[in-house]
Amino acid sequence: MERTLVIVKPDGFARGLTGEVLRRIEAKGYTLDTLQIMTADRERLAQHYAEHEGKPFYQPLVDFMASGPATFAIVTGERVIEGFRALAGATDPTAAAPGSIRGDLGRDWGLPVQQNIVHGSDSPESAEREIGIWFAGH
Ligand code: YYY
Ligand code: MG
Repeated sequence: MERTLVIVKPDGFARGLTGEVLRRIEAKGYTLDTLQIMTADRERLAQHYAEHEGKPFYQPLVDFMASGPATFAIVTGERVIEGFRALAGATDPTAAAPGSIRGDLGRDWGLPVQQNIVHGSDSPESAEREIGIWFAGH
């Protein structure tokens, strides 16, 4: 069974959107396997976002992701990686399609980083790598 790492980022958590995001995941028919609320540490964020190191939004992104609690979830289901990315919508919440999490619930706040409510792994390799970072032993 395919699995993915979903994060309700600190903006989504602070706005009380964890339940709404998990509701959409369950309503789509995917399974919540593991859930944890934690404030991410910078060391693991640097591993998680290694592909973006050096980009202008990298430091604001790490600062934002370390700024407060977030909900981390392992979600399972056939083609869940693609399916959750579709539920999430495009990276830029202003451009994300209405009907998606980012399109319905996100907007531009004029900040150096896009606060777009959720993270979802983008490939099976990313998913396994990211689950290994945040859920040792899973
Ligand atoms: O996978 P996804 O979250 O949709 O986007 P990525 O390209 O992996 O970027 C990770 C994260 O970085 C994104 O969710 C917001 C932020 N970001 C940004 O603030 N500005 C960009 N131009 C690109 C990404
Ligand atoms: Mg990504």
